[in-house]
Amino acid sequence: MLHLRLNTRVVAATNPAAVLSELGRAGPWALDNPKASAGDAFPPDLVALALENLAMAEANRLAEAIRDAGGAAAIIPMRDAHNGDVETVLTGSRRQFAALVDRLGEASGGGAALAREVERALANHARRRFDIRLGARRLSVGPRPAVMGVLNVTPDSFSDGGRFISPADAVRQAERLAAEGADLIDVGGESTRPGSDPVPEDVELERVLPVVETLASRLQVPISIDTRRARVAREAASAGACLVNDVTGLQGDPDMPAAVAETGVGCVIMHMLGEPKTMQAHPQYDNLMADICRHLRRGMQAAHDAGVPDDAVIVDPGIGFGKTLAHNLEILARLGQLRTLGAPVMVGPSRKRFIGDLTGVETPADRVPGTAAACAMAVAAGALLVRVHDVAEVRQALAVAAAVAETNERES
Ligand code: HH2
Repeated sequence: MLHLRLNTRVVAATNPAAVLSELGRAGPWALDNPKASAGDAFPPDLVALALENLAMAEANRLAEAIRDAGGAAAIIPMRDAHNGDVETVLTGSRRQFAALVDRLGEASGGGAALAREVERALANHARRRFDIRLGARRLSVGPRPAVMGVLNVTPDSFSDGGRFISPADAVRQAERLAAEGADLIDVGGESTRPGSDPVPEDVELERVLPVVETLASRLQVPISIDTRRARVAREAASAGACLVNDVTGLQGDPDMPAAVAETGVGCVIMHMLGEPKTMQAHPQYDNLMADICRHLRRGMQAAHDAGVPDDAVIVDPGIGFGKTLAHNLEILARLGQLRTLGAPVMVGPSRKRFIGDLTGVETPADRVPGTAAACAMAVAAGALLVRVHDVAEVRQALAVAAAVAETNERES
């Protein structure tokens, strides 16, 4: 299972500049390894791996093992760690990490557990295919990415509010999304745009249930319910939804993990900082990707503890949910780190504010080219699902992006 304490992340792979920047966090002494030559320290298949909350003895053990194998290590004090715990960043080639795993695996004490954690993180990060369990159905993703079409049955969503509030219009739009090649359709009855207030539960139920029921009986495409409420999730699952997309990452409604487990549906665990009402007021992180990774890990642990099978889980960094423009860009640039979690990664950049900030395009519906570019970059970084309003346009962009990503992988 996941390691909550260590929050292990493959922070960079095959990008020496990114690896150097990670090591640079420790200061100039990070690369001080008399056993490593420059060639050893920066081989072409260089990987950097970060582990948090290590006792100094554990950190030294890992650092010694990677240095013995010819790699390098940095030990970084952790802010707010009262017990002297540290973070370590290890770098080396895949071969050097294999040597570390062998060496630590033979050791007594906690060495074998650390070796298993390193091995699992690297294996998760390298994984490119998933067969996601959605109730009785399966959705295969990778290398071909899947596209989730957005259907907001709301009067006030930021880009399509009010367009599909009548069940007839909603069903027509869903049929269009399916015809355009959507692999999933995500029905939402509550806007979670920045500044929004929660809607009463009964209103949310009234909006989504007739639509979910009709779509589940009429369409082949699996239906997802975008909700943070366990009762809505349970009733939508009874009406035929086979995935729950929860923007609180199963950490909002305390009954949500049980609702997902008991109905047997899949779930999307998303990261959000705070609440929609206030999330865009000065969002701040200690270490953006590490903080997101930790939150997603907590949601995955809650799902696991409630009995949700591990292959029913998707993770999502939550573009725009308590993030500045710089945060959103960093997420898209470093998305690959989330692959360490061992679950397929989804992103939802569709028509969002950050595209307007970058381009000056104020009307969300006019941000489709920016959406397609963001999705293409995300897929190149390892996302296997994208959540979008404009399925046909994004499908076309992804056909190109996925083919290039696949070629890149064949060659590396
Ligand atoms: N974004 C929105 C809603 N749900 N779910 C996931 N997993 N990822 C996302 O990025 C995401 C999401 C916001 O977009 P939208 O549904 O179009 O807007 P609104 O919340 O205003 O209805």
